Amino acid sequence: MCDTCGCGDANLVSVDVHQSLLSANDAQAAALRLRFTGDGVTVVNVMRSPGSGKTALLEATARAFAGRHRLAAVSGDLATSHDADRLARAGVPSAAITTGTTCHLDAAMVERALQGEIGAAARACEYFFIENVGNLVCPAIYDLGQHANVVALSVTEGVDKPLKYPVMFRHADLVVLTKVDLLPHLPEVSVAAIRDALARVMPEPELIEVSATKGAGLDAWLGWLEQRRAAALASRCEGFGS
Ligand SMILES: Nc1nc2c(ncn2[C@@H]2O[C@H](COP(=O)(O)OP(=O)(O)O)[C@@H](O)[C@H]2O)c(=O)[nH]1
Ligand SMILES: [Mg+2]
Repeated sequence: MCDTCGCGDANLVSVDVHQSLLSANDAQAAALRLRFTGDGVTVVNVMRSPGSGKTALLEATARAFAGRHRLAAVSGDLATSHDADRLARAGVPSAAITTGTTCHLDAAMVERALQGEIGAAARACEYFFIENVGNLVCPAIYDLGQHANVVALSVTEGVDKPLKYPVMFRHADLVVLTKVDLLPHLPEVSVAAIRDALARVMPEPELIEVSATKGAGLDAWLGWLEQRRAAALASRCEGFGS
Protein backbone atom coordinates (compact mmCIF):
# COMPACT_ATOMS: atom_id res chain seq x y z
CA MET A 1 0.00 0.00 0.00
CA CYS A 2 1.30 3.47 -0.82
CA ASP A 3 2.13 5.36 2.38
CA THR A 4 1.02 8.65 0.86
CA CYS A 5 -2.35 8.11 -0.79
CA GLY A 6 -3.18 4.69 0.64
CA CYS A 7 -3.81 3.03 -2.71
CA GLY A 8 -3.42 -0.74 -2.83
CA ASP A 9 -4.65 -3.31 -0.35
CA ALA A 10 -3.38 -2.84 3.19
CA ASN A 11 -4.54 -6.35 4.11
CA LEU A 12 -2.40 -7.96 1.46
CA VAL A 13 0.72 -5.80 1.71
CA SER A 14 1.62 -4.62 5.17
CA VAL A 15 3.18 -1.23 5.77
CA ASP A 16 6.41 -2.91 6.99
CA VAL A 17 6.73 -4.87 3.78
CA HIS A 18 6.03 -1.71 1.82
CA GLN A 19 8.80 0.13 3.67
CA SER A 20 11.24 -2.62 2.85
CA LEU A 21 10.12 -2.61 -0.82
CA LEU A 22 10.76 1.12 -0.89
CA SER A 23 14.25 0.58 0.56
CA ALA A 24 14.98 -2.03 -2.11
CA ASN A 25 13.70 0.42 -4.72
CA ASP A 26 15.89 3.19 -3.33
CA ALA A 27 18.98 0.97 -3.51
CA GLN A 28 18.23 -0.01 -7.12
CA ALA A 29 17.56 3.63 -8.02
CA ALA A 30 20.83 4.75 -6.42
CA ALA A 31 22.73 2.18 -8.52
CA LEU A 32 20.94 3.39 -11.66
CA ARG A 33 21.78 7.03 -10.84
CA LEU A 34 25.43 6.12 -10.29
CA ARG A 35 25.54 4.40 -13.67
CA PHE A 36 23.79 7.27 -15.48
CA THR A 37 26.04 9.82 -13.78
CA GLY A 38 29.11 7.84 -14.76
CA ASP A 39 27.87 7.77 -18.37
CA GLY A 40 27.35 11.54 -18.31
CA VAL A 41 23.59 11.12 -18.79
CA THR A 42 21.22 13.56 -17.06
CA VAL A 43 18.00 11.85 -16.02
CA VAL A 44 14.78 13.81 -15.64
CA ASN A 45 11.60 12.30 -14.18
CA VAL A 46 8.48 14.07 -15.51
CA MET A 47 5.36 13.57 -13.42
CA ARG A 48 1.73 14.68 -13.13
CA SER A 49 -1.82 13.77 -14.00
CA PRO A 50 -2.92 12.30 -17.34
CA GLY A 51 -3.33 15.06 -19.90
CA SER A 52 -1.22 17.67 -18.13
CA GLY A 53 1.05 17.92 -21.17
CA LYS A 54 4.04 15.72 -20.24
CA THR A 55 4.44 14.08 -23.65
CA ALA A 56 3.81 17.35 -25.49
CA LEU A 57 6.52 19.01 -23.39
CA LEU A 58 8.98 16.24 -24.28
CA GLU A 59 8.03 16.41 -27.97
CA ALA A 60 8.68 20.15 -27.95
CA THR A 61 11.96 19.57 -26.10
CA ALA A 62 13.04 17.07 -28.76
CA ARG A 63 12.28 19.55 -31.53
CA ALA A 64 14.12 22.37 -29.75
CA PHE A 65 17.17 20.27 -28.83
CA ALA A 66 17.41 18.61 -32.28
CA GLY A 67 21.00 18.65 -33.48
CA ARG A 68 22.26 19.95 -30.13
CA HIS A 69 21.67 17.09 -27.71
CA ARG A 70 20.85 13.41 -27.96
CA LEU A 71 17.75 12.41 -26.02
CA ALA A 72 16.23 9.08 -25.04
CA ALA A 73 13.06 8.31 -23.11
CA VAL A 74 10.83 5.77 -21.48
CA SER A 75 7.17 6.50 -21.11
CA GLY A 76 4.97 4.89 -18.47
CA ASP A 77 1.27 4.20 -18.97
CA LEU A 78 -1.15 1.55 -17.78
CA ALA A 79 -1.67 0.43 -21.38
CA THR A 80 -0.52 1.19 -24.93
CA SER A 81 2.74 2.52 -26.31
CA HIS A 82 1.09 5.71 -27.63
CA ASP A 83 3.41 8.14 -25.86
CA ALA A 84 6.61 6.22 -26.66
CA ASP A 85 5.42 6.15 -30.29
CA ARG A 86 4.83 9.93 -30.21
CA LEU A 87 8.30 10.51 -28.79
CA ALA A 88 9.86 8.19 -31.37
CA ARG A 89 8.12 10.20 -34.11
CA ALA A 90 9.67 13.32 -32.56
CA GLY A 91 13.09 11.70 -33.04
CA VAL A 92 13.63 10.39 -29.51
CA PRO A 93 14.62 6.71 -29.10
CA SER A 94 11.87 5.60 -26.74
CA ALA A 95 10.34 2.59 -25.05
CA ALA A 96 6.96 2.15 -23.42
CA ILE A 97 6.64 0.79 -19.90
CA THR A 98 3.11 -0.56 -19.58
CA THR A 99 2.27 -1.07 -15.93
CA GLY A 100 -1.12 -2.81 -16.16
CA THR A 101 -2.76 -1.68 -12.93
CA THR A 102 0.21 -0.01 -11.22
CA CYS A 103 -0.11 3.75 -10.79
CA HIS A 104 3.59 4.66 -10.81
CA LEU A 105 6.97 3.55 -12.14
CA ASP A 106 9.63 2.04 -9.93
CA ALA A 107 13.36 1.58 -10.42
CA ALA A 108 13.02 -2.09 -11.39
CA MET A 109 10.62 -1.22 -14.22
CA VAL A 110 13.06 1.40 -15.55
CA GLU A 111 15.99 -1.01 -15.28
CA ARG A 112 14.04 -3.76 -17.10
CA ALA A 113 13.11 -1.32 -19.88
CA LEU A 114 16.74 -0.46 -20.53
CA GLN A 115 17.46 -3.42 -22.78
CA GLY A 116 18.55 -3.58 -26.42
CA GLU A 117 18.43 -0.44 -28.53
CA ILE A 118 16.79 1.77 -25.92
CA GLY A 119 19.34 0.65 -23.33
CA ALA A 120 22.18 1.62 -25.67
CA ALA A 121 20.51 4.96 -26.52
CA ALA A 122 19.97 5.71 -22.84
CA ARG A 123 23.68 5.22 -22.15
CA ALA A 124 24.81 7.34 -25.10
CA CYS A 125 22.46 10.32 -24.75
CA GLU A 126 22.81 13.60 -22.88
CA TYR A 127 19.26 13.64 -21.48
CA PHE A 128 17.22 10.60 -20.53
CA PHE A 129 13.59 11.47 -19.82
CA ILE A 130 11.30 9.27 -17.78
CA GLU A 131 7.66 10.17 -18.42
CA ASN A 132 5.98 8.75 -15.35
CA VAL A 133 2.50 7.23 -15.21
CA GLY A 134 -0.23 9.88 -15.13
CA ASN A 135 -1.06 10.18 -11.44
CA LEU A 136 -1.24 12.97 -8.86
CA VAL A 137 0.44 11.27 -5.91
CA CYS A 138 2.23 7.92 -6.04
CA PRO A 139 4.98 8.53 -8.64
CA ALA A 140 6.55 11.09 -6.31
CA ILE A 141 7.62 8.57 -3.70
CA TYR A 142 9.50 6.17 -6.00
CA ASP A 143 13.10 7.08 -6.76
CA LEU A 144 13.94 6.05 -10.34
CA GLY A 145 17.59 7.09 -10.39
CA GLN A 146 16.79 10.56 -11.71
CA HIS A 147 18.82 13.72 -11.21
CA ALA A 148 15.74 15.96 -11.22
CA ASN A 149 12.01 15.78 -10.68
CA VAL A 150 9.82 17.94 -12.91
CA VAL A 151 6.08 18.36 -12.39
CA ALA A 152 4.03 19.40 -15.44
CA LEU A 153 1.07 21.34 -14.02
CA SER A 154 -1.41 22.61 -16.60
CA VAL A 155 -3.24 25.91 -16.33
CA THR A 156 -6.57 24.12 -16.81
CA GLU A 157 -6.21 22.27 -13.48
CA GLY A 158 -7.03 25.36 -11.39
CA VAL A 159 -4.88 27.34 -8.99
CA ASP A 160 -5.45 25.30 -5.83
CA LYS A 161 -4.10 21.91 -6.95
CA PRO A 162 -0.65 22.35 -5.32
CA LEU A 163 -2.42 22.90 -2.00
CA LYS A 164 -4.81 19.97 -2.47
CA TYR A 165 -2.19 17.49 -3.71
CA PRO A 166 1.06 18.69 -2.13
CA VAL A 167 3.08 15.45 -2.11
CA MET A 168 4.39 15.65 -5.66
CA PHE A 169 5.25 19.32 -5.32
CA ARG A 170 7.29 18.62 -2.17
CA HIS A 171 9.49 16.34 -4.28
CA ALA A 172 9.70 18.68 -7.28
CA ASP A 173 12.81 20.53 -8.38
CA LEU A 174 10.80 22.42 -10.96
CA VAL A 175 7.18 22.95 -11.91
CA VAL A 176 6.55 23.55 -15.59
CA LEU A 177 3.25 25.40 -15.93
CA THR A 178 1.96 23.98 -19.20
CA LYS A 179 -0.55 25.16 -21.81
CA VAL A 180 -0.04 28.85 -20.97
CA ASP A 181 -1.34 29.68 -24.47
CA LEU A 182 -4.78 28.86 -23.02
CA LEU A 183 -4.55 31.53 -20.28
CA PRO A 184 -6.42 34.18 -22.32
CA HIS A 185 -9.40 31.80 -22.31
CA LEU A 186 -9.20 31.22 -18.55
CA PRO A 187 -9.69 34.63 -16.90
CA GLU A 188 -10.24 32.98 -13.51
CA VAL A 189 -6.78 31.35 -13.55
CA SER A 190 -4.10 33.59 -12.07
CA VAL A 191 -0.45 32.60 -12.46
CA ALA A 192 0.33 34.70 -9.38
CA ALA A 193 -2.10 32.54 -7.37
CA ILE A 194 -0.43 29.38 -8.69
CA ARG A 195 2.99 30.76 -7.70
CA ASP A 196 1.61 31.59 -4.26
CA ALA A 197 0.26 28.03 -3.83
CA LEU A 198 3.59 26.55 -4.93
CA ALA A 199 5.47 28.73 -2.46
CA ARG A 200 3.47 27.04 0.31
CA VAL A 201 4.30 23.47 -0.68
CA MET A 202 7.59 23.42 -2.60
CA PRO A 203 10.79 23.49 -0.53
CA GLU A 204 12.48 25.66 -3.19
CA PRO A 205 9.72 26.99 -5.43
CA GLU A 206 10.62 27.26 -9.09
CA LEU A 207 8.17 27.63 -11.95
CA ILE A 208 8.61 28.05 -15.69
CA GLU A 209 5.63 28.94 -17.88
CA VAL A 210 5.57 26.98 -21.14
CA SER A 211 3.39 26.43 -24.14
CA ALA A 212 4.53 23.27 -25.87
CA THR A 213 2.28 23.98 -28.84
CA LYS A 214 3.23 27.65 -29.36
CA GLY A 215 6.82 27.48 -28.10
CA ALA A 216 6.52 30.17 -25.42
CA GLY A 217 8.86 29.63 -22.47
CA LEU A 218 10.77 26.80 -24.10
CA ASP A 219 14.08 28.69 -23.94
CA ALA A 220 13.76 29.04 -20.17
CA TRP A 221 12.94 25.31 -19.85
CA LEU A 222 15.90 24.31 -22.02
CA GLY A 223 18.13 26.66 -20.01
CA TRP A 224 16.98 25.01 -16.80
CA LEU A 225 17.79 21.57 -18.26
CA GLU A 226 21.27 22.76 -19.27
CA GLN A 227 21.85 24.05 -15.73
CA ARG A 228 20.79 20.75 -14.18
CA ARG A 229 23.04 18.91 -16.58
CA ALA A 230 26.00 21.12 -15.67
CA ALA A 231 25.32 20.44 -11.98
CA ALA A 232 25.09 16.66 -12.56
CA LEU A 233 28.34 16.68 -14.54
CA ALA A 234 30.05 18.77 -11.86
CA SER A 235 28.99 16.25 -9.21
CA ARG A 236 30.56 13.51 -11.35
CA CYS A 237 33.86 15.42 -11.48
CA GLU A 238 33.75 15.92 -7.69
CA GLY A 239 33.13 12.19 -7.32
CA PHE A 240 36.19 11.39 -9.42
CA GLY A 241 38.28 13.84 -7.40
CA SER A 242 37.38 12.43 -4.00
N1 LIG B 1 -3.25 24.33 -26.00
C1 LIG B 1 -2.31 23.47 -25.61
N2 LIG B 1 -2.59 22.16 -25.52
C2 LIG B 1 -1.60 21.33 -25.10
C3 LIG B 1 -0.31 21.79 -24.74
N3 LIG B 1 0.42 20.73 -24.31
C4 LIG B 1 -0.38 19.65 -24.43
N4 LIG B 1 -1.60 20.01 -24.91
C5 LIG B 1 -2.72 19.13 -25.20
O1 LIG B 1 -3.11 18.48 -24.01
C6 LIG B 1 -3.50 17.13 -24.27
C7 LIG B 1 -2.70 16.18 -23.41
O2 LIG B 1 -1.32 16.33 -23.73
P1 LIG B 1 -0.31 15.14 -23.47
O3 LIG B 1 1.04 15.64 -23.84
O4 LIG B 1 -0.78 13.90 -24.13
O5 LIG B 1 -0.43 14.97 -21.89
P2 LIG B 1 0.17 13.83 -20.91
O6 LIG B 1 -0.93 12.84 -20.69
O7 LIG B 1 0.53 14.54 -19.66
O8 LIG B 1 1.36 13.24 -21.60
C8 LIG B 1 -3.27 16.91 -25.76
O9 LIG B 1 -4.50 17.05 -26.44
C9 LIG B 1 -2.29 18.00 -26.13
O10 LIG B 1 -2.41 18.40 -27.47
C10 LIG B 1 -0.05 23.19 -24.86
O11 LIG B 1 1.04 23.70 -24.58
N5 LIG B 1 -1.09 23.99 -25.28
MG1 LIG C 1 1.84 11.29 -21.92
